[in-house]
Parts: sequence; C-alpha cells; structure tokens
Amino acid sequence: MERTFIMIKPDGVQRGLVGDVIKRFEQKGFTLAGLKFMSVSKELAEKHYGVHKERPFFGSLIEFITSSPVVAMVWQGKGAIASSRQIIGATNPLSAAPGTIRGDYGVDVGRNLIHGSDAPETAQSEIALWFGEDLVEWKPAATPWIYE
Ligand code: D4T
Repeated sequence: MERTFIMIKPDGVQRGLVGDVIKRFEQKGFTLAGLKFMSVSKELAEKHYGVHKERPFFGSLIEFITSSPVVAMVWQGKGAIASSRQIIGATNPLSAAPGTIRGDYGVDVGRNLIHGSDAPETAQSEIALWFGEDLVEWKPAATPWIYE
C-alpha cells in the first residue's frame, strides 16, 4: 500500500470544493490516513515548495499558499501516488483532461486547486513535513470489496 500527500489549496477551499475533492478520493477506493484544516506558515510553504526556489513564480506561489487555509490530507491505497496525480490532472488546468479535478474546475496554473505528491520519495518527505507521525492506522470494512 502506498501513501500520498494531497493538499486542497486556498482556491479549492474558498470555492467550496473540499467535499467534492474528498468524495473523488473516497469513491476511487483510497483510504484517508490523515486530515487537517490549517493555515500554512511561510516557513512550511517554503519547505514544501523548496524545489521551486529559483523559479520566477516562487514568490507568488508562497504568497498564494499562505493567503488562506488549506486542507492537508494523506490518502492510502494500491498505486495511490500515480493514481492521485491522474485524479488531479495536469499542472496547467487548461491542459488537464475533463473528469480530472483541475480539468473540471480550473483555468489558471497559479490557481490549480490541489497538490499531490509526484513520486514515492516526495510522498514520504511531504507526509513527514506536514503530518510527522500523526497518521491513523485503520482498515475500512469495505477493503475486501475494493481489493481481491
Ligand atoms: P503541485 O506541486 O502544486 O502539485 O503542482 P504540480 O506538481 O502539478 O506542478 P509543479 O510542481 O510544476 O508546480 C508547483 C506549483 O507551482 C504553481 N506554478 C507552476 C505556477 O504558479 N506557475 C507556473 O508557471 C508553474 C509551472 C502551480 C503548482
């Protein structure tokens, strides 16, 4: 089983999309392992997006992520990292396929609604950064109806 870090960004929260996003991950068959509604400090935002430090959009990205609360989550399941990226869609919402979260709701790359870890190593470091050990171990009753 894989775990991935998913964050509904300030625009997703402000636009009332929290329920829809959670519903998509639940309906896929993934299991929630952590959930926090929180404001993001500049320090946390800069650590999370540290890989983009030299990019021209870094300043506006940090300003955006710290501008309003986010929903931070950990979702768990078989192939959860790559599958979540498919559920989310391409970085630029205009290029994201209909049926994906960004494809259905977004227009601008700087307002692309949601983040998902892009690889096992980043999932591990992002989960550690945002949740530490504060995750819930449980097995949903529907597990045998989702996995053979
Ligand atoms: P995140 O990391 O938010 O899930 O987005 P992606 O993994 O899909 O895309 P990314 O790391 O390349 O970009 C991180 C973040 O920066 C914003 N961004 C990106 C932006 O504001 N302007 C830009 O030109 C790009 C490329 C959007 C996502």
